[in-house]
Amino acid sequence: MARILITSALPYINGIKHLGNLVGSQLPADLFARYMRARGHEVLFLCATDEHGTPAELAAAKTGQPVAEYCAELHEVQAEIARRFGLSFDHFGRSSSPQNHRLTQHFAGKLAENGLIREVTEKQVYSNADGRFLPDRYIEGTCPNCGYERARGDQCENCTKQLEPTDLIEPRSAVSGSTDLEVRETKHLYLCQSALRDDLDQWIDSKSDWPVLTTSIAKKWLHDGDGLQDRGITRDLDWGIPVKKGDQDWPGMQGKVFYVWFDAPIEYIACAAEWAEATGNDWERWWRTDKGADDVRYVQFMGKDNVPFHTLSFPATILGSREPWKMVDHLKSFNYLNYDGGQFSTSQGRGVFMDQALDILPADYWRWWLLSHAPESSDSEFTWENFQQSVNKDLADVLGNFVSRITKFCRSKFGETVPAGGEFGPDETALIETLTGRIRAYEGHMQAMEVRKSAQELRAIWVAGNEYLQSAAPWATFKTEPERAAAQVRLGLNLIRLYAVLGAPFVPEAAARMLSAMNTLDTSWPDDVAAALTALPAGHEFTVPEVLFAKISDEQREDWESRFAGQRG
Ligand code: B3M
Ligand code: ZN
Repeated sequence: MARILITSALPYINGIKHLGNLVGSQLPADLFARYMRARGHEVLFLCATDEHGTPAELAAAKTGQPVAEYCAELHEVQAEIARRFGLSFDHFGRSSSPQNHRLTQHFAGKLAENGLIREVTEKQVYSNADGRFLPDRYIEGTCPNCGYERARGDQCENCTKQLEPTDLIEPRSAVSGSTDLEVRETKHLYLCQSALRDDLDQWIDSKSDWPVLTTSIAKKWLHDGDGLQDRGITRDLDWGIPVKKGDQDWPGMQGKVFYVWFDAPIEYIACAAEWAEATGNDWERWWRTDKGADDVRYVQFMGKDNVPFHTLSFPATILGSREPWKMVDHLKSFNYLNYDGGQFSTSQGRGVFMDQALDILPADYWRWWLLSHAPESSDSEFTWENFQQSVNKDLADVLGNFVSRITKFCRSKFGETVPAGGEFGPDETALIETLTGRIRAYEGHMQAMEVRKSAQELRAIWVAGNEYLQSAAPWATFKTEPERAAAQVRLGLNLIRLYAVLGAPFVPEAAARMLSAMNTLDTSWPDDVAAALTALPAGHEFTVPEVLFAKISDEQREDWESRFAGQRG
């Protein structure tokens, strides 16, 4: 039994996530966590809301709520949706937790002690009316390039030109609209990442089994361009973790907070501390290599845009602390999922969002489609037609139909009891052999986090059962050899239990219903497939379950297609 620490990239607090966000981190992380638990490993699966930064402040301002209240509310909303999607976090924390405040300040203190922080004096726009420094995106004005009147201080949304706030014509505060702005000097902290370049290089080289997508992104940032410049880790915002050296004040840094990308990954650790406090567990044995974490395997899941922060910035924080923290062993990153010929977009409300998805269909439908189409080797695309096809074929025709056929046939000929009599013959032996090969392959893909390949293999395992049933045809056999039909049906019912165990990481709700219909708590993994197919003995009672998966009709598909064609209201 191994100990496996799993984290998913932390969803940003400013609204409900879309399906593209989900499939790029939380959902595949959940798949892996469920699988590893099913194999008997000790798993700690953590996620949290990422709550600081300008986008949180802006989103709160839009609703008119104080930002702390907004975050508390949105955290609950996201937690509830995650629960409904079956995301099996051991803890869903908050980057604004007291634990993260302490730990972030601790890391900053250590980095300073080790000479890895320098103070830089910069010029920044100050708003007299608002009584504060304004981050670049809090300044609006006319774009010098295209004349767009609502360009932001970091970029013009209209022509996409990158801007400095001082480039704007007639700049004004996005907070109050005031034009009473001036440029003042202010001090910020920079993390000396350049001094850690060799440490990072060596560390990345030690990860020979990382996927190419991951290492190539990391190496690119490390070696060419300006990826590894020192990085500003403080901001002039009200909402965030106050800049301190451990628990000491930091002279000259009053009123400033840490940059969101500095504190967010530290929440991976703080989240374990939150979990430990809530449950009476020990978090250091997961995170401190001097306290037992050196035999933990740590896997992170994220979208490709987050890779530099996880291969360079966060490791720089950890390495620079010169303390024995557990570092990531394997990093699984994803490309993008596109939506119907374009991109999913939170700011434009384009695509299907997690809450909307659940309003239409239960989680398993989405889990199956998303995971079996995970954007691994390249971007992938959601279309309603493809979704309808996969659901109808894979879930309704293959899995659902198998369960319904065998249970109903048994009920009509033998009653709702696993029938006795007959023995397994060559057909059954052949099936067991096929299944054994496929299950071993499935285990290999799941272990390697090859999400699509795992889904394909699982589907093939379902198909093998259907093909067996089709050729064994107990409904025909029953007329001439009822004993043989009994053995076939017994095998079929046992396959349902087997399919539930194997499929639970993908479709946990359906798996639970299958197990409950089979009236069993036996979720043991089929190390020995022949033995696993005798788990439900003759005489064991079961019930015929309700339809597992309903087909999606053309009408429904068209309705959803047009409902989601525009923007989220
Ligand atoms: N919240 C970005 C995102 O939601 C960011 C991830 C943080 S992981 C520490 O894509
Ligand atoms: Zn412009």
